[in-house]
Formats: sequence, C-alpha cells, structure tokens
Amino acid sequence: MGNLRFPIGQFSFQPPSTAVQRKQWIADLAEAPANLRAAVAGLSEAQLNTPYRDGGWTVRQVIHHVPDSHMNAYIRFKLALTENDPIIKPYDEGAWAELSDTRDTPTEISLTLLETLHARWVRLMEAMSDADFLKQFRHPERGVVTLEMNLALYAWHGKHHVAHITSLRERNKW
Ligand code: NI
Repeated sequence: MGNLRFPIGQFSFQPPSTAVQRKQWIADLAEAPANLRAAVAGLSEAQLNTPYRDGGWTVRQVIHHVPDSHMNAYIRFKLALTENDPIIKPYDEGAWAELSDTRDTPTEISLTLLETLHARWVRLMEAMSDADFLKQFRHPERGVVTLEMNLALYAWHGKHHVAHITSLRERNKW
C-alpha cells in the first residue's frame, strides 16, 4: 500500500535552484488547474463527498483547499517582491476547510478560480529575474522562506493534492 497521505512523497528542496528547475516548476503550476479539473471530471456528488483517505478531507474539501492555499501563496509572492523581508500571515487551513463556503460552493467555482489565479501567478513568475527568486518573506513559524523555495513548494503542493484524488479513484476503480 502506498502512502495515502503523501502519494508523491513529502516536499523537499535543496537550494540553490537552477533556472531549468524553476522553469519546470512554473510549468507545473501552469498545468495544475487543468490537472485538478481532469482529476475530478465525472465524479458524482457522493464521490465528491468521500474522504480521500480515512480521516482525511473529502474530495470536495481538497478541491476548495487548493485555491485557498494558492491564493495565500500568490499574495506571499507579491509581498516579498514589493517589501523588504515582510512577515506574512499564516492561516489555519483545517479551519478554512470547515467553513460553509467549502461545503456549499460548487466545485466548478474553485476550479475556475484556480485557473484564473494561476494565469496571474504564472505571468508574474515568468517575468521574475533570478535575483527576484532569492527575495524572501518571514513565516512566523517556519522562518525565512525564499521565493525559489516557495515556487518549489507549490509546484509540489498542486501535484500532491491531484494525486490524493487520482489515487482514490484508482483504489475505488472510479
Ligand atoms: Ni495542501
């Protein structure tokens, strides 16, 4: 049995990144909305309400979580690009996933939100210089985070959650 919680393994990053790696991670983020859309295509309401693993989020919560998370990531990019060492605001992703919008919003709205968000984010990153990727913010718990590391993290994060859904579908033969 594979690791249900970390189907593609845990995130790891060794600085410094190369321009080739960053180009690939940006491409990963450019493809993430279509990959998430494909991963959930054709699922019924009952299937969307199924946890991807015992004790885990439902598929619906995963779909709404990805833009919640990536909106925060996008804002952290913009803060680091426009301020010197900004302190960013963490958020309680588990509590966000329990808010009523996660239960009551059609998944299509979050799939579209992710597409439009990534269209902005990818344009921003494609225009960044090598030096811009060394700009950083301060996370109150995780310390200093460079934008190259944050790029690598969210490239992983999109694939991580897509794999939660595709592995659930494989196991259940959906
Ligand atoms: Ni996540």
